[in-house]
Amino acid sequence: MSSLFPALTGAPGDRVALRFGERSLTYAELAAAAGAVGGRIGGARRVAVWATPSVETAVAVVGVLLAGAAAVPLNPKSGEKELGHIVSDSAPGLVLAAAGDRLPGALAGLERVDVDPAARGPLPGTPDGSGAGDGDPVRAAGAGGGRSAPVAEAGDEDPALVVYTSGTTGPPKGAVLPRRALAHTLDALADAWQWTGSDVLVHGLPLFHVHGLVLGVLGPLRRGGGVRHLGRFSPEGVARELEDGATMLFGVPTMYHRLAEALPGDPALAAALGRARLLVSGSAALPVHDHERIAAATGRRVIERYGMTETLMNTAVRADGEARPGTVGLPLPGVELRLVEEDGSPVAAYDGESVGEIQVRGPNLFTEYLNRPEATAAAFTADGWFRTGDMAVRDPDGSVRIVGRKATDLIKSGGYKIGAGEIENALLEHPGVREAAVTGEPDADLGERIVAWIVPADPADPPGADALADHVAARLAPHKRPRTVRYLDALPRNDMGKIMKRALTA
Ligand code: MCA
Ligand code: AMP
Repeated sequence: MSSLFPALTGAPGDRVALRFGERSLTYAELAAAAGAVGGRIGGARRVAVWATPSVETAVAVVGVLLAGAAAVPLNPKSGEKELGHIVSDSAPGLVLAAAGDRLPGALAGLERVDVDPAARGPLPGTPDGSGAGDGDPVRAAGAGGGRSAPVAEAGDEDPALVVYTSGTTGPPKGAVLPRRALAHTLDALADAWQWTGSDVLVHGLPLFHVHGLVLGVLGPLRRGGGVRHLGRFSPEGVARELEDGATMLFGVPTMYHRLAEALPGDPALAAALGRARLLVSGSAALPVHDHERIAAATGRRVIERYGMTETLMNTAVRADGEARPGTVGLPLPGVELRLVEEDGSPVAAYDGESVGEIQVRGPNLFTEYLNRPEATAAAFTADGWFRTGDMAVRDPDGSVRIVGRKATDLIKSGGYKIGAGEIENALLEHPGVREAAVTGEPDADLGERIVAWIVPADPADPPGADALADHVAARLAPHKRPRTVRYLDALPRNDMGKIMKRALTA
């Protein structure tokens, strides 16, 4: 297996790899700290990572990958129900967290190992990497102390990450991403964007999803470049880092919307964005209005790329390509992409009008949904194409233009994919709720906002909107909470008893 991170030994050791606020690690320090984590993993095949936006998360994930195991990133804001599901489904051997982080009850049954970015341990697979580290790097004493660092024997098809992603119904599914998918997608993006070790990326994305973790942290590390994480997204932070030498910005459309809103009163922000080599948006459609406002104020066009948790990246506008608003660019090297009609027949026309579902095939794809063989089988056609559920047209130059989504029960809010069914189930567990339906409505900031339609158990005393939002935030995650609640006497249903969501939103 070729190394996922050749720069750990190849880049100048004193080059800064990671910076989170005041804390930074050079390549040499990252290699040592990640090597130390690897030495503590023992035989665990899967390792949960408490994925706060911190240097510890980056060290933990790199350490797990170096050791040949798979990381399961956990959203530290997940509620008990969601965490309980992920932990029982993925059955990790231990959980890695920053010292001092309080872990919730749902993780109580897991062995905990603290991550110390100052620790020193040998890199697996290096000449001095087959024995114990110089000292016990991660934890002073206790279970597992003195374990030798496992030699990384993982192959290209072995799992690197298990990332949980929502479907239309039921709890999130764990997408198993093999090591070759990570390597392929990051190298394809490097080709498209002329992304090198000289680049320094800035972003404020969460580290428990593909965008922030794979593209935003593992991407720079594979290139031997740098990443500066803002901890929390803000236009001020973006301006400061671009002013201070960062070359690329990654964000979801909500972040670009907030930049567009801030630009008129902030010439320094306009100058900083104008200086960037690349401004990249993804995870949801970037509205044309925001694209044009940013272009007008900065002279730079935001480029889009299109991906999914299950497929990593499928298309991108190239650095030397034309950033037309609304297009997500051409298929990346090695990715096969086609549009198909409802009956499976291909849409061949590059006419900017003929709509079909995007299907993809290639080394960027996941291998399976963990423990869900039926769901895995249903996601692919008989000849191995993955059904994305996204609807698109091809422009005459082959660029893909996404025009919609097959499932109305999937909502993209702030760049997070959220299943209506999951929220409905949580709402139904509230004693004040008799019936519940969830839809998405257009929102200038979030793209879509979650709307809950509620039939109260007691019409004289309906549960308040804040109480329902808190209920969902505490059980699932804050980004899954309804932003609007509407009360009804009954939900519109068809003859089969199925809720007619289109009648709700009409
Ligand atoms: C609010 N909060 C609450 C509650 N209400 N906490 C508990 N209970 C409540 N009732 C907290 C939130 O946790 C949050 O805390 C803060 O209050 C504000 O909440 P919210 O309004 O939800 O946040 P926001 O400011 O609107 O967030 C906008 C955002 C965010 C920063 C753009 O949506 C975001 O980070 N999106 C990125 C999603 C992403 O990475 N998607 C990639 C997946 P605090 O502020 O402390 O957090 S897609 C993917 O990976 C594919 C492959 C792809 O193509 O990229
Ligand atoms: P997730 O399941 O969170 O990984 O989200 C994947 C989905 O995000 C895709 O199926 C698309 O619907 C959407 N998406 C990602 N990038 C873009 C983009 N640039 N434009 C439009 N939609 C996008």
